[in-house]
Amino acid sequence: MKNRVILAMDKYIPLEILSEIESEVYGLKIGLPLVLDLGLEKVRNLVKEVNIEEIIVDFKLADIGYVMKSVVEKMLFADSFIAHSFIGVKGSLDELKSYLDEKGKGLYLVASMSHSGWNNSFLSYIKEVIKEINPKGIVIGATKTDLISSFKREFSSIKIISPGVGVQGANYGDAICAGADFEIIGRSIYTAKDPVNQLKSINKIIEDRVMNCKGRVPK
Ligand code: O7E
Repeated sequence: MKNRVILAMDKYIPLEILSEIESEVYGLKIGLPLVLDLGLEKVRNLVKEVNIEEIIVDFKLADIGYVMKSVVEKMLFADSFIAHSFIGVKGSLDELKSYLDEKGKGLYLVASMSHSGWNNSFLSYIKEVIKEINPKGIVIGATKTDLISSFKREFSSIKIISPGVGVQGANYGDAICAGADFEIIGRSIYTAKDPVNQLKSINKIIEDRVMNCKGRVPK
């Protein structure tokens, strides 16, 4: 089975561990806390040393186009970037998307977050924005599996990445069974005593879960 985990790196993980993990994950999501702790230069150097399919920078951008481009242009070592969708299209996401297209980089938009206080009453507006921008992928909390399934049906060609697994309460593999492409997992891996074996065990659980849900995974 292909790797289904995106490791959320909100905290420093030494290169020795990352090197052992690289064949076990699909992607690495670089969080703002990590960049503030290490500094941009060290993050850039660390990323250079690892061989992971997709490096995603997660600053959850939510600004005018000019400012978001100014952030992204300093981090072009990454493959893709995450922005909020509620900020709208004109003068904001349209400019960011064109810039990232020009640079051959991907854009993910947040559709629905994993925490209980997220307000889904803006969902129809968020869907309009997603339709207009046509991003590489969207983010939907693994705590909302019904929403994952309905987005998968409506936006079948857009990749879904799903956080909230492990520490935040969603079970390993549930988001994938609901139609997500990847699960984003942070603390359950990097706070473990043995992160490498922990990740291997999580991969096994996901694999078993996916085998059992296969018939139900939306096309
Ligand atoms: O709870 P953890 O430690 O497994 O980490 C979860 C990661 O997913 C963390 O980096 C957090 O910023 C991110 N996340 C959520 O937890 N909830 C969301 O709704 C959205 C994200 C996220 O990654 O958004 C962009 C992809």
